[in-house]
Amino acid sequence: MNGTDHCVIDHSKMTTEKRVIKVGSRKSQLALIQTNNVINQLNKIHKHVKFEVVTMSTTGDNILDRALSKIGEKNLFTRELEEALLDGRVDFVVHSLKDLPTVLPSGLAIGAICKRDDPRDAVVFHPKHCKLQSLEQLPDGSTLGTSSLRRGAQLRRLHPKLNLKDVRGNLNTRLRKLTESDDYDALILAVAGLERMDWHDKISLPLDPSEFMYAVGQGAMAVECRSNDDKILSFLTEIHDYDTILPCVAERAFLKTLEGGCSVPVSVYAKLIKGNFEDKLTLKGGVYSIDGSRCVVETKSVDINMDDMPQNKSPKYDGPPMYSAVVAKHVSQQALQAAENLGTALAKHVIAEGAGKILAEAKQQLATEIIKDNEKRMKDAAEKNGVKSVSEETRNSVAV
Ligand code: DPM
Repeated sequence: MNGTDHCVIDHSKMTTEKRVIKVGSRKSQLALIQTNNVINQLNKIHKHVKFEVVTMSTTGDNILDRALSKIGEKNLFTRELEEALLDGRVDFVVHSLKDLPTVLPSGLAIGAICKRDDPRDAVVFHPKHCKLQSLEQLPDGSTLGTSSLRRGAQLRRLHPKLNLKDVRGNLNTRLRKLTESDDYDALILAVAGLERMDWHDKISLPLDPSEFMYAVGQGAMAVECRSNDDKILSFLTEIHDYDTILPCVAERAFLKTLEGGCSVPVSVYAKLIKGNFEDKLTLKGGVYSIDGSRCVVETKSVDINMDDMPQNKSPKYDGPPMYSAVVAKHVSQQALQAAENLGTALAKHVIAEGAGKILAEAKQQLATEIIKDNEKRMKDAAEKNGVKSVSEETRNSVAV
C-alpha cells in the first residue's frame, strides 16, 4: 500500500461549521490542479464546508516505462483511489473523465461531470519547429511522441510519412522529454490538460475534431463518489453540467458497448445543439486498427425533448439510476436514456460495419505485445541483476 499524504486546505474563510469532506487525488500537478478546481467551484456554493485533500499514487503513476495500453489493466489511474472511496477514507475523487473506465466498481458512480473544457488534441512542436503551422510542414520521417493508440492510428492515417514513438510520464515529464532531447519533433497532447497547467503558449496547433477525433470524455473533469451517498450526490449537483453530461453519457455508452477500455483505438466527436423546444445530440465515433490502415467512422443523432422532467423512477436495483455510470438526478432521465441509447446504437452500427473485428484484432495484437514485453523484461532483468530483479519485477506488475 502506498503512503498517503494529508493536507488540510481551508478554502473558506468561515470555519464555524465542522463539516469536513475528504477528497482523494493523484499526486501529479495536473491532478492536484483539477482537484482544487473542483473544490473551488464547490466552495463558491457551499461556503462553510472544509475540504481535506488525501493524495495517493496509482498504478499508472508508478509504471512509467510502458505505454498505458501495454500495461494490460483498465483502471490504472483509478483503482487505489476507488479502494479509498469504498472503504470510506475519502468522500469523493476528482478524475479526468477520460481516465475513468466505462464500468465502475460496484457501489461507485460518477456524481458530477463539470462543464467540459476544450476537448481537442493539440500538437506541441519541439522549440526548433516553433515556426511551423501544420504537421504537413514537418520533414518526412519526423517523430511524434504519443502512447495513445487512438492518436497513433489517426496520425498514421493522416500523416503516413511521420514516425511515432511512445512517450510516458505526467505532462511535466513529457514536455521535458520534448524540449531537453532530440527524440521527438512534436508531441500530441490534450488541450485541456495543457490549459489547466497554464501552458497555453505551448499549444502549437489544436487539431480540428472533425478530422482528428478526441477520446471518450476528453476535456471533462468528473467526480466519482459512492453511489448510495445521497448527501455527496446532492452536494455535487450544482457543478454537474447538463450540456456536458449528455454528450459524455453518449460517448461512454459508445465505448462501453464496444467493450473498449481507456486504451483502445476508439475516438469520438460529440455535439449538443440547443434548440427552443428540443436539443439535438450528435455523436460521431471511430474505431481503428492499430496501424491505422482500417477504420469505421459513423455518425448518429437524436432529438432530446426538453419537456421531459426529471423522474425518480425506481430501477431494478437499490441505488439511483445510472447511465454509463453517471448519476444525474437533476436531469431528465429520458434525456439521459436517449443519450445512452444514442451511444449504444452508434456502437452497434459500427460493429455491423466491421468495427467488432477491427477491435478484436487490436486487442489480440495488444495482448500478444504485452506478453512479449513482459517476457523480455523478465529476461532482461534476470540477465542484468539476477534473481532479485526478477522478484522486484513480479512485485511491480502484481502489487503496485
Ligand atoms: C487516456 C489516454 C491518455 C490519457 C488515451 C487517449 C493519453 C495517453 C498518451 C485514456 N488518458 O487519449 O487516447 O497520449 O500517451 C490523460 C491526459 C488528460 C487526461 C493527458 C493527455 C488531460 C486532459 C483531459 C492521459 N488523461 O491526453 O494529453 O482531462 O481530458
